Amino acid sequence: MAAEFLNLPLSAADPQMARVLAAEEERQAHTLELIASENHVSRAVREAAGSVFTNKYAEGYPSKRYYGGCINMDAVEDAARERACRLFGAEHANVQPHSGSQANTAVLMATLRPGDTILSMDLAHGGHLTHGLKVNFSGALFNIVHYGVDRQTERVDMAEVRRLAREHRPRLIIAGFSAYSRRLDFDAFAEIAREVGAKLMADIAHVAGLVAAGLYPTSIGRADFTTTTTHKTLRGPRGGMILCNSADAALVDKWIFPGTQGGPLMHIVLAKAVAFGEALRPEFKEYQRATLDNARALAEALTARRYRLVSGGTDNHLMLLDLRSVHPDLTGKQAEAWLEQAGVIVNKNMIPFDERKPTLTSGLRLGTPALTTRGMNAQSMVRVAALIDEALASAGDEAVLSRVRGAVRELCGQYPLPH
Ligand code: DSN
Repeated sequence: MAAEFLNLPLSAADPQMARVLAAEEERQAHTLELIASENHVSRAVREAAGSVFTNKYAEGYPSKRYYGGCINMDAVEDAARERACRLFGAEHANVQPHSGSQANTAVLMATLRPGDTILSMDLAHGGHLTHGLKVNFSGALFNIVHYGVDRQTERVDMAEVRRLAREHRPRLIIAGFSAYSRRLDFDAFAEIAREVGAKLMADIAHVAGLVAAGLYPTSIGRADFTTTTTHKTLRGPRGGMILCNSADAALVDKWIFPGTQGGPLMHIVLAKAVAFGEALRPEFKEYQRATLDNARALAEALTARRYRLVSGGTDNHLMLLDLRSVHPDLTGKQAEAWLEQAGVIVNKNMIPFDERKPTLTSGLRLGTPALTTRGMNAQSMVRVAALIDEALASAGDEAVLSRVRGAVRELCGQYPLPH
């Protein structure tokens, strides 16, 4: 007879962990989530991610598995791939990457040999660890040349990208970011890559939902490889994906499995399929449009309160706030802590040409995908900007932060999470 504890609910099986889970549910319900890379998934996505699919090994690909019993795994992975292709207009999708970093790892391994040159955006200007940071495998294995943003416009300067590409002849160019509030010109990147004989990888992790909705330029048909996460604007489970042409499908698949991963997380593949199904619905486009409207409204409300935004504003779901404009002595680290005390969750972020260290920073990164999921609108963003301003001006005064905390709880109460 199976041990009885196997049938107990979490609250009875492990009260200690159940309490932490309940505390996290409570935290998410009653705080304003402004981290640009986070979101709140639907009940259906959560149900899929917490399902018995977690029990199954399915190394390989549909109908080419190394394990028996994969009939339902095949049905789900086929559906996830087909829905992803339909959503983005791609020829091939690999839905197995455990994360965006794993997706990038596979593309780098598929296109480069150690010592080859990559041209990518500097992390300090909005890039990503896997785009060549020295302490990441990408920076350790490959020769990295970075483009950044222009000091005046704080936007990517395609003439500078072209100049660097011609000078360094990279084998791979990466167009993508984790903290850049403007559009990227994937057509221009593709033209430069062709000119210097480089492959182009677009990392659309942040804007994938906007791309799927046709509200941000697409990299499909421009880049050789498009990588993304599935949990940011796309609002699926935590995970990654690679999109490419049929001609590169075998190469990509080989570098995910067996190249860099073993068994796929099939419960997450199931949840990805569900999320892609949601993204194919007409309401998803409305959600993405509202995310953009909210970002614009938040940017305007912060600007009206004298905060300077990097590049002057936003064309996507995120913005970088330069704290020096209003509070010259306040670091991003301190600001993040005060805001958290007030129930507003953000992350400190370097701003381009920041004089402070990455552990301190002079900026904050703010995004609207999560607040938009709970139904907040442009009017709410004006209120959110006022609450952020009040917390930043508090100088850490407990009474002020606690007053803001109360107002945040009240606002959250009006906009419940998916449950
Ligand atoms: N950590 C992610 C982000 O917050 O943007 C990037 O991988």
